[in-house]
Amino acid sequence: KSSPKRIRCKAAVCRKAGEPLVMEEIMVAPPQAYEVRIRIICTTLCHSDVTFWKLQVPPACFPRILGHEAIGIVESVGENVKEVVEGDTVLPTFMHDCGECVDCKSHKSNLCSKFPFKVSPWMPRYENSSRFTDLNGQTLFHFLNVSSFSEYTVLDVANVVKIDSSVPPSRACLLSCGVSTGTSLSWNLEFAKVEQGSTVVIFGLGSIGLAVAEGARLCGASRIVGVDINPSKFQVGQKFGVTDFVNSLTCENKRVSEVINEMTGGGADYCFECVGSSYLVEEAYACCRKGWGKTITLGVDKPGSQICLNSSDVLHQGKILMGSLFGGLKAKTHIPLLLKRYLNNELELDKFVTHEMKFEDINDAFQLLVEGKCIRCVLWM
Ligand code: CXF
Ligand code: ZN
Repeated sequence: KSSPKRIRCKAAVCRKAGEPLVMEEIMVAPPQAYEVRIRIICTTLCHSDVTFWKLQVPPACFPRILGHEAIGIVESVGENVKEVVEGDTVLPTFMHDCGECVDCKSHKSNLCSKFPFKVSPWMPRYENSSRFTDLNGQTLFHFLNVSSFSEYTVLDVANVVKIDSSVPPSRACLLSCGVSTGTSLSWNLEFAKVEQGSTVVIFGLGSIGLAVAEGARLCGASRIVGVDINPSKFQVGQKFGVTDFVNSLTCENKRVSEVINEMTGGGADYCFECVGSSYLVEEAYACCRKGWGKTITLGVDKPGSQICLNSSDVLHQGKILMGSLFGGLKAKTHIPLLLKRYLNNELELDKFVTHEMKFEDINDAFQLLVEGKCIRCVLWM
């Protein structure tokens, strides 16, 4: 078989922070050893795309191809790729799952140590190496090991999960990042096994928070409290099983944690921080129940931000505080299981998709997400 050639295709290039993406023709190099080139079927926008679109300081770098939540078909594979073949349907994931290191081999961790997670502009396995150039030969940077805002992209084999091709792509793609992150607790993960009858508090009802609600509902939580500053989020939350709402802006003179402690008679079984605010991590920890309460963080705060906890709370209350990336999921193990739950009509993915449009209209999709008007907008290539 002849070796794969460079491909010329369309991509939405982020040339400058915060400026509209530019639809351009670009060149995509063939996959190197252990890499896979895929044709994107559809992609969605996750809030991290917006964060890195706006970001002016490192790890920002431009021109860059953003996007990391998608679904695609393998177009060609590099040497030594055994896991997938041309024509396979795959979900890209920003977290690596090399399957070989101590961490990937352990069921207790999803933090690959062969490729430690970082927001790099390059391909993971080769130093300073990009597969994208514009038509002037200028290098275009990668994003979160995926770069799905392009008709074709190249991924390391550690960042693709082969899935059943019969799943509707506009639903399956949601499991590539956000919805998986949030619903992870509904999978039997040791770190967040929400039991039936639990009280769960969710700080931030964006897509991650709503996905936590969906996961909590699947686990049989009896009370799901949503905390947000936007009152319209309660209505949205109700569709996802949120039973109570606390507007943290209108707690009078009380801290949100006090309000929650009163509401729950001494604290929640589980608190999830889905905003990425260290202040809210403190609040969440202050209102998970003594003895067994667990606070789990899913959000990402600015690098270097500090968390300040009450020492007697930490030292004598038996509470757990746990951080996570990608909800603690092991991409290649857990994503197919979440998909199965969707196919069994348990996990409801449809309600996350509020908009669908053409890839060309990607800048409108950014606007919708920035204005908080959409949960997930699927872009068809
Ligand atoms: C995030 C998690 C950590 C840094 C950037 C991306 N995840 C996905 O959206
Ligand atoms: Zn994401």
